[in-house]
Amino acid sequence: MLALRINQLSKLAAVGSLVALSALGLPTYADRVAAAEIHGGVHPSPAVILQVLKSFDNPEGAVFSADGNHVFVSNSAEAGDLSEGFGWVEGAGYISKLEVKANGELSMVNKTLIKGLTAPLGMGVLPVATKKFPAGTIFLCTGSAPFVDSNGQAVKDPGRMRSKLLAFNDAGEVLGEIDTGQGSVFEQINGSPIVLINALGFDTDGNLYVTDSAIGGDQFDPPFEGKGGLWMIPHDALDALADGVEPADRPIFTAIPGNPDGVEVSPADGKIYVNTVGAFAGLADPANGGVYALSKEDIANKKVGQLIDGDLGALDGLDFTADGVMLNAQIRGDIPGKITINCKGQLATTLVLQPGGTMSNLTGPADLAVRRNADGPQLVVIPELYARDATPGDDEVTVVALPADFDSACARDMASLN
Ligand SMILES: [Ca+2]
Ligand SMILES: [Ca+2]
Ligand SMILES: [Ca+2]
Repeated sequence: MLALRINQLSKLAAVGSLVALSALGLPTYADRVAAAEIHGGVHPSPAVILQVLKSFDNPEGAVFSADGNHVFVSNSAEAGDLSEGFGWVEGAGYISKLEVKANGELSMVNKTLIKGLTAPLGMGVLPVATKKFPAGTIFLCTGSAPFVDSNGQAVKDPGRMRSKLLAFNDAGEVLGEIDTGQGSVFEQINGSPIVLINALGFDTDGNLYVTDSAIGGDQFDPPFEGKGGLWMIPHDALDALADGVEPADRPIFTAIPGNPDGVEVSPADGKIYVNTVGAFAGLADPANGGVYALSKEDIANKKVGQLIDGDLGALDGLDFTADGVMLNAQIRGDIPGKITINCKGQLATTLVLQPGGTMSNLTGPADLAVRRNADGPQLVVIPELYARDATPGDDEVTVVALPADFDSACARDMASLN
């Protein structure tokens, strides 16, 4: 174990060179082998599958309520057999509300808490109230391309691409929305609206970070250019943006290559972590499924930050445990769907599930959520996107429990170096 770890650490530099070579289109065979070895390990503390719920329609995102007692799941309603290519059905998406029982399992409270949405995806919980939005308000990414009409035809009118952040409370009451589509402040700043508004997170001051994967803009006539990256929306700009007025403190855009998807702020170091999903759509990603860590200074200077891991396939969901252990969901369809684990400062290992082991039965694991703010074991809710699935209503969300020693297993692993 000791030798393996040192070997892994010595290859940190190899990952950097691999990514640099990939960016030039020149990955070597030796680099590929090194990367495969690096990610061959498993996290020493397996997770237990508590429940597999089979009652969703392409579930993409999950989030726990502020008190940890409820889970909201976004059903993105991908078109399946209705359309030729990947696309969300306009207005067919919805949010489900579930309750967390004492044993960690979930029970459905309201399958269609909010209906009529296009492409509801990632969510986050506002930690600091504004005048308009109480703490605990849930913000949802919705309205993204690529989407199709109810006949499965790709929508060409760019005016119908109404990407936005939708704010609602635990009862499902919509409290407001922030337009990120055509004609919005975001387009004014960037020259292109947010095309695929994918996931969001908040820092402890209530600043909002949201990704644009910038996929799907070419379905429109004329097409949107699409600029992939991370937006930071200052806390004090949320109300103004929801009121449709220009905020004093404007959102800041940082370009990130490889189609950024998951985003979350680490409870350990306060940095903003963003992963990349480009390979899912067959697009070029210099990190080949990587994770960038951005400091607030990086964002203020529009710098992409540090690439801390790569060559992981196509990453979707990203979240942290209480101690800052990072989880990422690998969603590319031609390699196994799985959850990877990055202990602080280390490269990714695979989360072992019981039952199932490393070859888990996850079908397109997407924007997962960790319950880290409540009593009892840390729970992970894993929505499974089931892209291009033909049977709506029976797609899966998997609930797993992390053992009590999950976070400390990282420290034990590091201690073995000494
Ligand atoms: Ca579907
Ligand atoms: Ca996502
Ligand atoms: Ca299905």
